[in-house]
Amino acid sequence: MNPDFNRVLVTGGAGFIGSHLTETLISKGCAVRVVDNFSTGHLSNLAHLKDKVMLYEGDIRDRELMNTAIRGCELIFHEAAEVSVTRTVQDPLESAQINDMGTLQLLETARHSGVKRVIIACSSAVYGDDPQMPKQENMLPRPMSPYAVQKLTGEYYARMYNDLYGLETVSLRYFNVYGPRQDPSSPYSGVISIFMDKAAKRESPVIYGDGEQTRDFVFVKDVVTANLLAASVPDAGGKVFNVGIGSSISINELWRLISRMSGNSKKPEYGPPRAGDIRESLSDISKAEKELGFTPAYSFEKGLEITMEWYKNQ
Ligand code: UD2
Repeated sequence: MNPDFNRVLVTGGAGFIGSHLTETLISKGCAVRVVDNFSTGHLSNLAHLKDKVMLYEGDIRDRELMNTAIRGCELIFHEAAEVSVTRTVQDPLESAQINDMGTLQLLETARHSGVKRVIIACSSAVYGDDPQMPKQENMLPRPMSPYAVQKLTGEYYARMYNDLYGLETVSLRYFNVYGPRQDPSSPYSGVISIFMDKAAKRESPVIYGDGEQTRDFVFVKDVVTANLLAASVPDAGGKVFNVGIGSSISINELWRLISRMSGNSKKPEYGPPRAGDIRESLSDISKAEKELGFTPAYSFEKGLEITMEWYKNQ
């Protein structure tokens, strides 16, 4: 971590990924501010840090709030978003206000406030159903949902701010992130959080389709590492990086692992395939490895074990 960056803003800092980022930044001695409107984040995610973080409760579209929160910051991690693909499908306009206008306004405020660099949370959703595997950053995007269009738009704005205004920006395309604090409570929550919850309750999960669809699951602590590298590597400005582990497993295999680890031998139920589900997802992380020095530190088994421990204690 570059020691120059000592005052940092994390938008969505009370959320799943944002709270892990906040925790690590504080442990590295940064003065951390968080903006969160608690739409999906929870104060409890920051409870152990409450005396160490400056919290601004509100929406990223609130100009005054963002001016105050950004003033004096050198670095911003932008994790706040409407993160449910389904909600963006139901309400493309409102979600565009959050994901596009919210991001644009953040960039604009950052540019006028002397911020050095902004790291944007993007998504593997931008690749859509392109059958080419693994996904490489130079592939033509094929966004298939308002969410994917919005994430791509945010990335394009970020790149434009880098090139046109000299505000350094880096976009990280997250694959399927999992780990402690991921909220399993909605049917659209990440599959690992849902399966962990089912395992702990001794219930059967529902697998949509035949379960042979695959995902590249990346542990949240590795996502934090990628963010810190994106913040500190000198030449990263204006670039886009995949953040995954570069290998994938099927949803059937995922339940087999979780069921073995938890001792819940319940067989899964199978339901109809989920509309819009992509079949395969796999990242090529060689660009992040080469240019950021990123190496995932958590094998899938290790990450799952840590995650299971956390769910057991909930
Ligand atoms: C991920 C991202 C999403 C978006 C999308 C782009 C997460 C949590 N979501 O969606 O934000 O970027 O990628 O492609 O990372 N499944 C079951 N049973 C369940 C829940 C899920 O079988 O109870 C299946 C689901 O049908 C899918 C797979 O598990 O095939 C992964 O589902 P997910 O919702 O965790 O993530 P995904 O890849 O659809």
